[in-house]
Amino acid sequence: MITRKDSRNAHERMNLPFVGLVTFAGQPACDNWKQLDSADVAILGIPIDTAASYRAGMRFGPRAIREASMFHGFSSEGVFDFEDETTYLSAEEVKIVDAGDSDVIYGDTQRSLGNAEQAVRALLDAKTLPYILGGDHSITIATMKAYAREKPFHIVHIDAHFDFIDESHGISWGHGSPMRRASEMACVKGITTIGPRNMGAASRKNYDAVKACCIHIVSATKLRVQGAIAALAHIPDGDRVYVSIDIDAFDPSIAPGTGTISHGGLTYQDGKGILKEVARRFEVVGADLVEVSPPYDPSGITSLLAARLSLDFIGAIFHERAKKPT
Ligand SMILES: [Mn+2]
Repeated sequence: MITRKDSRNAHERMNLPFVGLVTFAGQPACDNWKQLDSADVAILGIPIDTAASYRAGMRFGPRAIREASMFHGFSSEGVFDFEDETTYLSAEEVKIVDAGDSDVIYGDTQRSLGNAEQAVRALLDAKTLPYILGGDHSITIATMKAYAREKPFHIVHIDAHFDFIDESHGISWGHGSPMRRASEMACVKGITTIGPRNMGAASRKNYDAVKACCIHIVSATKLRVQGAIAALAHIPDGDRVYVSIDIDAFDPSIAPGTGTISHGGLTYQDGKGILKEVARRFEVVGADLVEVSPPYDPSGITSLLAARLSLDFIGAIFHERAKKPT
């Protein structure tokens, strides 16, 4: 395992965000998935974007989010948040490892998704929490297949769209289908979709299917009125939850770098509020953050948002775990 902080170059390095090898938040890298045993959480990139229906470029997402996360890199003491007078992400509370990327075969999305499924399965076998960076939203289909043998869980799906397309022209594994495929799996107890809005979030037919499937819907408007606590109140305390975050859930003013933008989206505070509430009340079994497209993100703000939300979420999950008796 490589540790960026050990070096023969100088006794004490300053390691500013623009210096050194890029890993997620400057944390150790380990792409041998059989040697992840001591990691609490493994960051895995799945750089597939050939299941996107409109603008692509999400294959560059994992690398851009890693690069942006270097700005939020931290030392073993963790990061202090004065607002709740709490230190998050200390070495004592969480050991993060950057597990690299699953392999992609150009011209063959299905085999690339198969590689992704195997990579996620390897992280689960290593008893580490998978935190996955996409890639377009089809990668969640591969991830859910990897979770098929896990104990049942609920999905909290944060997205501008319902992603409930059954199939289109024979394609049942596109980036508009992950929640439809997830709803068919025995390990998925229920789905809560937070943030859908506007014309085109789903066709009438797909919306009827969403309702027939009892998906719990919290539209962007409803979230604004009710807040994060009410949005998640229907899920019992302590339930196992997988979180799938599509960056297009957020407003295009803070997340322009994505494929299928939709105006009137979530703020950063909305997202942070949902993720903190999830960490506080549930047992998080995994997460993905998808659809960041760096070619459409010239200032890098979308990747910075993705990195910020990821570290907020990982920090909150392990701070809550540290509070609970083992
Ligand atoms: Mn989506």
